[in-house]
Amino acid sequence: MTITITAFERSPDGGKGLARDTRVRWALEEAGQPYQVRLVSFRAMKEPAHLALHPFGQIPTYEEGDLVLFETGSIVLHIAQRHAGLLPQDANARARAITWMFAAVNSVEPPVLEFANARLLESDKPWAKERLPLVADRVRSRLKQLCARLGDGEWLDGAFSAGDLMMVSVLLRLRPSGILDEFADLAAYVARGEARPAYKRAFAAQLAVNTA
Ligand code: GTB
Repeated sequence: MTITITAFERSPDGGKGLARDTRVRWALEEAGQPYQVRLVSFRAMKEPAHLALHPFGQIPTYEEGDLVLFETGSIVLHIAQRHAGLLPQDANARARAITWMFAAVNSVEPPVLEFANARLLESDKPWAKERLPLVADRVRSRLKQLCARLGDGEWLDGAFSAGDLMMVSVLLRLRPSGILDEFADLAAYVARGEARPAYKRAFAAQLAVNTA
């Protein structure tokens, strides 16, 4: 069955791979699944046809036959559960990999987003100078904990999994700030993710859209 995802017609990052369709493309590449992309403008995202797919008028969405999904955590989990390559066979290891997916979106992504918003959307506010260091320190304390758990391991729990795919995707959002480089083991972990051929294909595909 054909898989169709949605992505920005023009991503605000100009193709740095930070929009969330990249993680879905990456999961599909890891799983060896071909997919089509429907590009949507900011205006089209808020119109009824797209709102029927995504209640919050965002990208990405995922369509496969009658199935329509939104939320990248759910989309990546769906791909990982149906195709080999993203979740271990062993039941406990599988549950732990899924736990890392939730950790990425529930425990790491919120402070990362708060920080990205403080830097990019709120920098003109009168309170921005005072708030930014507080928000940056919240990111640092999460990264310190994550770094302690990762140690010098290659991936978070044994072999590469959907948990790593989600975590690397979340951490990549920090790259422009330089904060990731304060944690050498985490920076190396993210670089290992980016070095995966499936990530490179996903990155190139979204870049092609944004440089066309
Ligand atoms: N929780 C949802 C998920 O994981 O799927 C969040 C989806 C989401 O935030 N989508 C964003 C969107 O559609 C695009 S990815 N925004 C438009 C809107 O809400 O109207 C977020 C994003 C956007 C831009 C950059 N960038 O330019 O660097 C990075 C990330």
